[in-house]
Amino acid sequence: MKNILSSLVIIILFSCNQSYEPVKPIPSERQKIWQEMEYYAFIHFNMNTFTNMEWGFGDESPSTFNPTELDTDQWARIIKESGMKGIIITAKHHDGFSLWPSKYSEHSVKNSPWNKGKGDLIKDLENSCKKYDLKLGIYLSPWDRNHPDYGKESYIKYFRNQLTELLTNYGEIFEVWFDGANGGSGYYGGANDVRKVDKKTYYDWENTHKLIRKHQPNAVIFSDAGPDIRWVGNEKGYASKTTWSNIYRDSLYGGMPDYYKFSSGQEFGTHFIPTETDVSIRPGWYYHPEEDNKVKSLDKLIDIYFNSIGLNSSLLLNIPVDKRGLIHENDALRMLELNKFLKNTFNKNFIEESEINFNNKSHPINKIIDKKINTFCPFKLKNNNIINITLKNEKIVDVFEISENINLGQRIKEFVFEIKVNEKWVTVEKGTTVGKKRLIKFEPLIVKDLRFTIVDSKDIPLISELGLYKSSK
Ligand code: FUL
Repeated sequence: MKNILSSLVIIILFSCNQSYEPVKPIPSERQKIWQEMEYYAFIHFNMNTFTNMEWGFGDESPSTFNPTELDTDQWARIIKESGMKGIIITAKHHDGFSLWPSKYSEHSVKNSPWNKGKGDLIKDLENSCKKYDLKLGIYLSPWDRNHPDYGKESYIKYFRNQLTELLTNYGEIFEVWFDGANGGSGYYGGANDVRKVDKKTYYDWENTHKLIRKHQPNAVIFSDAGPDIRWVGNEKGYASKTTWSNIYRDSLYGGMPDYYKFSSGQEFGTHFIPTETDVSIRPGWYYHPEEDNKVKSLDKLIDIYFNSIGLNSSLLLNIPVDKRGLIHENDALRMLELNKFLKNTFNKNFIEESEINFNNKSHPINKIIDKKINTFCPFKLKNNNIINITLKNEKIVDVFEISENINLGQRIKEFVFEIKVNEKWVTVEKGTTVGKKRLIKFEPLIVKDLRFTIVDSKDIPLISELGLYKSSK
């Protein structure tokens, strides 16, 4: 008996661990680490906070920047308590004002009344992130409406000098964020003119990327064109229902006007560049007192969560820090409410109390709920694979979760998710891609039997996680 049991264990282990050829493209090590973060904060706080604008012209006086109660520990504490994993700060926005005392510019905190010109906000934030175990990322606007040389080659040198300061003085940076908005009217050192740049060639991005790889080899680089993460194509918080992380990178460039056409990615794209969904918790990216009562509702944020992280993307939720230099009470409340909802919802996975089989072969549950991407049990076929889930007892549920082992390439092209109601299979969702994570939200139902059919896949599908939950507020 003992022998039979141990052979069984060996057979199961063998069938779960056999090696599979990757379906290229696949993620790099830095992308894999970033994909595990899922949910992190954007902070828009800079000159615009004090001028009540979204895009400063570049002629603002540094004396305008004057937070009276600035406390980056407060930001980090609330962000940590909200379940986020990092913070990306607008170190310099389009108006050109730098939140650190850059030695290459006078247009910075060093000429502001804040801390009598001795402050370094990026340093403060680095320390707060360390204190609260959060990762730090930087947004550095390629467009600079203050700098006299914007549009000339010499500006690129300035841009890289500033970038180098940020990459070398503030510890480990997890993400470098490059905005696609660039070129147009501005102050430009007093010229007050319009400067258009050739977005494809002006910035010589390849060499800037090399600089980042040199100083921060683990940082992922975000832009409309990657190379590591790309824009989701809107600022509303919604990824595309079909989301391939694969894309033909050569067809992209930062600031391209028809970018939205590429939101879904491409099944046969040559590069692995997952999307990031950026959205603000308020209508504006920056703080405006008149928006204090326009913080997004909990229901809206939940919907955004399911339509970003639940659609093979990540969620970069922006918090506009106020003029005091604090996260406003209304925003903090909502962020914490969302976290409470997420914790209560995802804390109990009913898959634990079920029997699973893949194409009628029983499958060990622990490998499918261990939150480890590399433990998966695969099928043998490319198409028409069925995962049957039978709960030991009926449960009320309304969320289904499924993940592919994207480390070996994104594969699933078409699926159907069904629940048995009164002895009949009812389709809950017919969909396309799965990728890192797909969350399916439906009306609460009493269920015992569920099935997920992978109708079509680029190659044998490798399922690494399954989840079944009841959402709770
Ligand atoms: C946009 C910018 O123009 C907005 O001001 C904001 O920073 C947003 C995140 O990206 O392209």
